[in-house]
Amino acid sequence: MTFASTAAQSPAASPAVVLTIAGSEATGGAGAQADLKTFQELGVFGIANLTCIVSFDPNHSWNHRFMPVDQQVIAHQLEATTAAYGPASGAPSVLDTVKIGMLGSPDTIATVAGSLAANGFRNVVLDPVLICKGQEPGHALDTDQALKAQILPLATFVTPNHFEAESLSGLAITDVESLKAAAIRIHELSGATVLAKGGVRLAGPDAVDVYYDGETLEVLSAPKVGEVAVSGAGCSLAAAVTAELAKGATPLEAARTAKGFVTAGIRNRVSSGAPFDALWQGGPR
Ligand code: PXL
Repeated sequence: MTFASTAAQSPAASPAVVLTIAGSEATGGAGAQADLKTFQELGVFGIANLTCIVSFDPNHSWNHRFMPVDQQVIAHQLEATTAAYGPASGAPSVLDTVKIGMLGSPDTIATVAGSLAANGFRNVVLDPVLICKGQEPGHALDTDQALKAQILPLATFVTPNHFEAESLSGLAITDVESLKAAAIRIHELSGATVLAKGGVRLAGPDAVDVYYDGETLEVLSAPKVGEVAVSGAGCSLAAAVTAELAKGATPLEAARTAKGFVTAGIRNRVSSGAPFDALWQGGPR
């Protein structure tokens, strides 16, 4: 049997197509799985190219066990995806919006940076996953430096959490004012639109994020749902921004929609035998 495309699939009916270049997190809370679920909920056609497989270790404090995908296999995934949906593919919806999640090693960063540079995507949303629990500090430091040097300059939108915003900006973040200063600094360094997440890390009744695009500075705020971070919140936020940008939202609209989506997903979180809950992307339904 063949599956040829048909004239019945008019370009107008084609969903926006988005790609996440991310790791698998085996329990389904974070990583590529969270991205794909978010894409589906927000009505875009999601594609995942895997960079690594993370399996938490229930016998060692649920630390990350990290296995990179072979570089050639990462390159093959990117080749297949861009041939099918890239500008030269003839696809009704051209893939012009990409999310970058966990890359995990300097080699993977070089492979992905090469593909990003070659494809000239309109939107590159970077969730700058810096340190993975369970990785050697030396290894993680190399990865941080490579991410800052090779991927950050290619990003158009970046979504650092509290720790990542401190690392990228070089500033200590203790309150909303210092989160604003960090967002401005990261924009100056990268040129990207920044959504810096305070989350549960800043004191107070609200989960506060700061949006800055070089002109508009906006504080996005929602009442905290508990005081403990939920798995998949960061991935889902960046994925929601990606989906909205692909559908044509402005960066500020995309940030606002993403914040609402993640807040609803945290309210409807899923518990398990792991010591952390997972965001449920179906929550808003
Ligand atoms: O939430 C960050 C993250 C991203 N990607 C993968 C992960 C995690 C955290 O566990 O495992 C694959």
